[in-house]
Amino acid sequence: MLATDLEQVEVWRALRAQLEDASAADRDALLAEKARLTRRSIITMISTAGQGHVGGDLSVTDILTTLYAYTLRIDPANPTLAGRDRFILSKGHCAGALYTTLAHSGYFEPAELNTFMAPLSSLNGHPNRNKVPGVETNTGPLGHGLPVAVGQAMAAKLSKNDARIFVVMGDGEMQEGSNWEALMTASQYKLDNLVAIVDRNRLQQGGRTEDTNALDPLDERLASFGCEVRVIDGHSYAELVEAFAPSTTGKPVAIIANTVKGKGVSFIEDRVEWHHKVPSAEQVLLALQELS
Ligand SMILES: Cc1ncc(C[n+]2csc(CCOP(=O)(O)OP(=O)(O)O)c2C)c(N)n1
Ligand SMILES: [Mg+2]
Repeated sequence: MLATDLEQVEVWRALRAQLEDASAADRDALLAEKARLTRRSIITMISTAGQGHVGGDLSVTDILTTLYAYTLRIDPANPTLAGRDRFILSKGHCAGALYTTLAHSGYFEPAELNTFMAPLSSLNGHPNRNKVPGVETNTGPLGHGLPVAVGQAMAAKLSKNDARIFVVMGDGEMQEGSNWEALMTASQYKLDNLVAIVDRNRLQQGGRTEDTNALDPLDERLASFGCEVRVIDGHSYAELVEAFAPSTTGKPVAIIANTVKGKGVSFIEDRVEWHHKVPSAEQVLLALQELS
């Protein structure tokens, strides 16, 4: 198991404190800066590993940054804290974005990111809860994270703790029927402590979602399955912060976060071939320049 990085935990705590007192504009600027560093780290990590899912990592970065820096009630120095909020990255192929966010929050040393996908590294292509502190459940096969999150939300209710359970699915992932079964259960048991976020970048592995197995009208579909639906810009910190507020209706919250796959790097943005393409040395320099 990787060890806590206490220095990074202090950096995380200082940012948390700063964010608590910040005006909305300052908060958004602080989150933008954190996300910029995370995106740079993702590019470097994937380039070093020669593998990874750069498009989906970059589309989910602002969601992860807002959750870990601002919203989640967690303590990176104590990853198994009783009553903590839970986060599950159901689109487990974007492990790179999760590892980077966890390392930059102090769950383990950022230097470990250089081992991403190397033999014997804990940082495998998909997150493993037995290897990486902060990972709440193993994911990778699409369609499993939300059902587990529903179980965790039920468990929190049964234990009478007020933990909230956040889960991110890819939009292509919503084609898996298990998600819709899970939503039926979440709605039946009034799991208003569940926040199901769809990273709506409109691309899946081999094409656009709407050309493959169309999801729209996704908002109406989620509402008809009993969710309180919030549709936001998934790169707006102000909208993310507001959307992560507790349910007001007693229903599970479903957030459609409209995002751009590859967000932040012009030649990667909204291009299907960048689902898991690896940037060349020249492209890495260009990407880091755009993220400087
Ligand atoms: C059950 C299952 N089928 C296929 C795959 C292979 N796979 C990995 S990522 C992916 C596309 C996912 O698209 P989306 O959910 O939209 O993710 P994003 O666009 O955020 O990368 C597929 C088909 C998988 N991981 N699990
Ligand atoms: Mg997608």
